Amino acid sequence: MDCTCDFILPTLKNWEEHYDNCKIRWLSRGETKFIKNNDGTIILRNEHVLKMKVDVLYHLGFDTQTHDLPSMFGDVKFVCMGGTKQRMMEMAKYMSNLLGVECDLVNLVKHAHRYAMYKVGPVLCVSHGIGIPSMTIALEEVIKMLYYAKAKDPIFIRIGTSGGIGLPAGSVVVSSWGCSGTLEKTYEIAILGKVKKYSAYFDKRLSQELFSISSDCVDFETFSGGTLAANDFYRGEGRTDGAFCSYTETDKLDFLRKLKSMGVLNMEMEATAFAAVTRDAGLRGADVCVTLLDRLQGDQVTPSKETLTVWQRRPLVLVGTYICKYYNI
Ligand code: R2B
Ligand code: URA
Repeated sequence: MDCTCDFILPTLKNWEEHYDNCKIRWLSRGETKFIKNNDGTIILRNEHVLKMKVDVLYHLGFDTQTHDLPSMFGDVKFVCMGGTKQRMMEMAKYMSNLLGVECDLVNLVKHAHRYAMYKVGPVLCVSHGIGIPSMTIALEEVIKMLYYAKAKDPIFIRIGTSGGIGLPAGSVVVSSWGCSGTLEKTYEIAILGKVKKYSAYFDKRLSQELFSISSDCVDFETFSGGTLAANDFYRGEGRTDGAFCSYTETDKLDFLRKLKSMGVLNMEMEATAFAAVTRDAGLRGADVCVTLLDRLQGDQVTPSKETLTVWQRRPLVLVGTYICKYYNI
């Protein structure tokens, strides 16, 4: 069987040989049908949608009748997603400088009043809001959009913020896997009244490639490990500073130490779903987050606005450097 990997970086010693969506790996997982067309375009895994004459991507404000999605997005190779509109505009500005591609910084989905989307040549920067439901709506609509656009084997990278567990604040974490609030490495979603679980491992080769870029990023430390995706910022992340708290400081620290012993390095609110949805769509996905505090030291996010601004650029720098390697810049 032929390898179908569209390699971003050449293989280094001890790296995973293939991406998860390589034909060799995909079929070895017990899947019967391969997920990409020969030219790398996406195969949508929903027969219902395939039968629809017109598809309305409601939260993006696009539809397949009014918008020429192939000419708008057919050249997209990298999709960078993050919580805030502001950070995604920053990413677009940053990529525009790095790639030397002009970008008028127009929010392409402004009329839908939900998210922000900026396009800089082959890089799409999309905000997804806070938490799994908001993120998966944006992600699923972007996946369908790129399916209609016939984009070729795009890579999805979340660039976010998080709370670290025993790491110096301001460190960057490249996630190997996501873990749920019940400490399973799965994304759990209730479908038709039943809870379904999907594997939340990120593409190993992609995370290794991204982590390797950290040697170019000397201004901050980068780690690779697990990420807890909580369904709530306060009690869901074991904080004692929310409007409610029924446990002690000791209970909290026991929980954080348990996470640490499992290999969890940071906590945010999307990793499991981001891993599972990209993986099941046959797309490569990664999560690169800066830590805004060390949760073993406290719960409140106290650094100054200036410091937070500097720190929040760190995942952008790592991912931007990675993208430039693909284009030999
Ligand atoms: C990190 O930061 C947000 C909460 O403040 C959430 O979207 C996340 O994952
Ligand atoms: N985002 C989170 O979800 N948790 C933190 O502690 C910081 C940012």
